[in-house]
Amino acid sequence: MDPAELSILVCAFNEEAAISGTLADLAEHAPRGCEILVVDGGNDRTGEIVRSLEPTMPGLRHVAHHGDRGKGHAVRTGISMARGRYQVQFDADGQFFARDIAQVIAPLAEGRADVVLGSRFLPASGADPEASLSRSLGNHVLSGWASLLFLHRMTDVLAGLKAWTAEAGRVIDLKSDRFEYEVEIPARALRRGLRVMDVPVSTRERGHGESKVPVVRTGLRVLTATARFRWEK
Ligand SMILES: Nc1nc2c(ncn2[C@@H]2O[C@H](COP(=O)(O)OP(=O)(O)OP(=O)(O)O)[C@@H](O)[C@H]2O)c(=O)[nH]1
Ligand SMILES: [Mg+2]
Repeated sequence: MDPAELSILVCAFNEEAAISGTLADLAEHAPRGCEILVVDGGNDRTGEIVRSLEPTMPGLRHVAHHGDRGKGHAVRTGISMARGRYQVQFDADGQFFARDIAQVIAPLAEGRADVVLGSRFLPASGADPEASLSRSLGNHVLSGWASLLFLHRMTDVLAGLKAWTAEAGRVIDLKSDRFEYEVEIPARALRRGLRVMDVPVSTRERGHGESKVPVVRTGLRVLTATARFRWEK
């Protein structure tokens, strides 16, 4: 794949402790010359750090996301600005590995899928032995629920590493502002006849910064949103 065809969307909310490590990982392992948009909705030094790295990383662009309403909103902004034919969403918090990007874009570039979900729970995934049980359990419940409603096996709907074609992004036409967008992507894709695939990715616990997720409240919101996506017109 020509790196010019790839856009990486990195949503960040007060990730000053993690962002330089994440960008160093991308500089080393993402295809050289691809577009990297950091959609920054916070108010700490994340923006300053990204802007200071822009001259050394061709393709890197800081997007000051004024009026940020949540990660889904930031992803939508990223999609609307991305130039690439293939788009990857990669968390800013350093929990995913840039070397796995090749795996999530391969099925798109080979025309085998329209949406690819990185999964931390396939046999070949690099599981994190320290991952908290309550979080993985919540993830299994939400992924199982989505798989049941859409009659399509998805093992990790909440992973912060996903990819889709620009065309799929247009067809999916995201509406969610918050974490519901994670399920909205495969849900709307499946409802519209697109091909959704899981591929194994590795993960590690957050080393820096703080989680933005109130676990129970977010879980319940995603659960009800999944049903809404199943039966919406
Ligand atoms: N722009 C923007 N980015 C966000 C927002 N909430 C979360 N993010 C980013 O989205 C990514 C995922 O958020 P996390 O808080 O790490 O959520 P998580 O990975 O599900 O939870 P942890 O396992 O606790 O890290 C990170 O890069 C965050 O900085 C938001 O409201 N706006
Ligand atoms: Mg995280």
